[in-house]
Amino acid sequence: MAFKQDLAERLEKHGQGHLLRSWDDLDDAGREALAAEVASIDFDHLSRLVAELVKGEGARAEVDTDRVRPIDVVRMPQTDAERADRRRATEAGEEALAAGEVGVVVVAGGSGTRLGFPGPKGTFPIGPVSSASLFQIHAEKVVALGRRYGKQPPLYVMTSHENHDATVRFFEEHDRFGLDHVRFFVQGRMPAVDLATGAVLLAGPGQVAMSPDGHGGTLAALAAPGGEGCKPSCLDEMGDRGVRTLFYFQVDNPMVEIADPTFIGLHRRADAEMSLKVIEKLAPDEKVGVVVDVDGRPQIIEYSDLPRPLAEARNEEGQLAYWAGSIAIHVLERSFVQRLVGVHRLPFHRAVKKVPYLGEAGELVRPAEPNAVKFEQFIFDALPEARGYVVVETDRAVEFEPLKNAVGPDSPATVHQRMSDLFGSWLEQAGAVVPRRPDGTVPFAVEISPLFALDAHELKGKVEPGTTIERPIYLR
Ligand code: UD2
Repeated sequence: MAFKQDLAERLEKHGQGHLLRSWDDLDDAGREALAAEVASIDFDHLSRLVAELVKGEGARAEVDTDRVRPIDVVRMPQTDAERADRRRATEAGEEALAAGEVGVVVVAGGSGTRLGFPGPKGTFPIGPVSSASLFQIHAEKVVALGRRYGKQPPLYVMTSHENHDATVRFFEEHDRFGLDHVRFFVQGRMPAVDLATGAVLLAGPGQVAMSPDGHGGTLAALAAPGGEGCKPSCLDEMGDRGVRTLFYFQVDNPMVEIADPTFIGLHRRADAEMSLKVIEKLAPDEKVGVVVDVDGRPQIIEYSDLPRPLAEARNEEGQLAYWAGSIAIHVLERSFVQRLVGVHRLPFHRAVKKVPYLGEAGELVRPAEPNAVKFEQFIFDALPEARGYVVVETDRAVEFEPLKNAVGPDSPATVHQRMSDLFGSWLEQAGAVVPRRPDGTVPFAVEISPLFALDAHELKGKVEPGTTIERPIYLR
């Protein structure tokens, strides 16, 4: 009873006493689980977030457009001198890979609600011919990198509480796709609160509605001890393995050039702590964060926060002034992550979502409209803390087509087409003949396993010049 009273006092202080509503109906295990859940929540911090992001007191300052400038970007090479310079950067990155100094981090903790797929998003069968999963495609790239450079980069997969077990099982069922070293680490969680009142929601009797803390949670999760505290943290383990530089990307983009040596070389040459790849935004409302300069520091403004005048501003040539769209492909120094964790807490952002909750009468309510605020950190908020950075332009046709939706833009159909077009162009560069529709797209599915060729250059010599591709093909 004293136990319940202590908990109640603590929760009442923060206006969250309702979390004990079902206490008397719970068995001992249920009570223990609820007490542990409550203990894991920093209610002082949560109250501040509710005041700021739910009730709007002292709301985060709007972007001050006067302080924002376009950021300097290493653009796609146009001249021979620029191409030669890129080649030198590539060599520096290749040396880092051959020395085993590069680790790969993929964030796969999101719930993929928009896609409407029940399993972890990484298990989605996306190969246009093979139906290989996103995870398989990423893993095969890592294995291929190991073959090419003699050292396979270790792979770190961030999961959430909801999808961790299913993710690990999927890799086990596929013999870890031939990876030498893959480690799964779980991201942190935050309670979801009622949009109108800021009250923490219950997902069931004695069960707090918790959700992943955003991909910014990667930093703390990499630094947390693993396996119930008995394994070293991922960061420490990386240190033991000699990994200095982390290549970070999102699970939903099968086009990503994992551990691109040119990008790593440009980052290292600049002594950067965090670097990013960008594409040229084509329209003001494209859903990518924009990299800008604010008072001389780099920063990403998420698409939903970008003030209209900035989104629409054009330069003298008529191009978008703020065109550098982040595709969530970053390189971070391990020492930078280590330095940030513990001393710098990334800000939280609010995400208004539909969250099922336990109503007053104990019934589960499935809201038709968004009813809740989730709190999420974004990894790119670490960027202004970096002592050096490089922003590198890449070509969207080569490196960006994320899987977000079931239909329409960024859906399996657009991803299949983009992959077929890219692999079609690799085949053409190798001397094959590939039919094209009038708009330049390839009229059937074409796929090349990373284990067959990791890039167009590697494909040359593996295909007979003059070969005509007439039907769907999967090279592996
Ligand atoms: C993200 C970027 C956007 C652009 C776009 C490119 C943010 C806030 N926005 O938009 O600027 O670069 O991607 O595709 O990042 N994830 C986790 N744990 C979480 C939340 C997300 O692992 O708690 C992973 C998720 O599995 C996915 C990725 O992060 O791989 C991106 O999440 P999203 O799809 O919610 O981001 P989106 O499309 O709004």
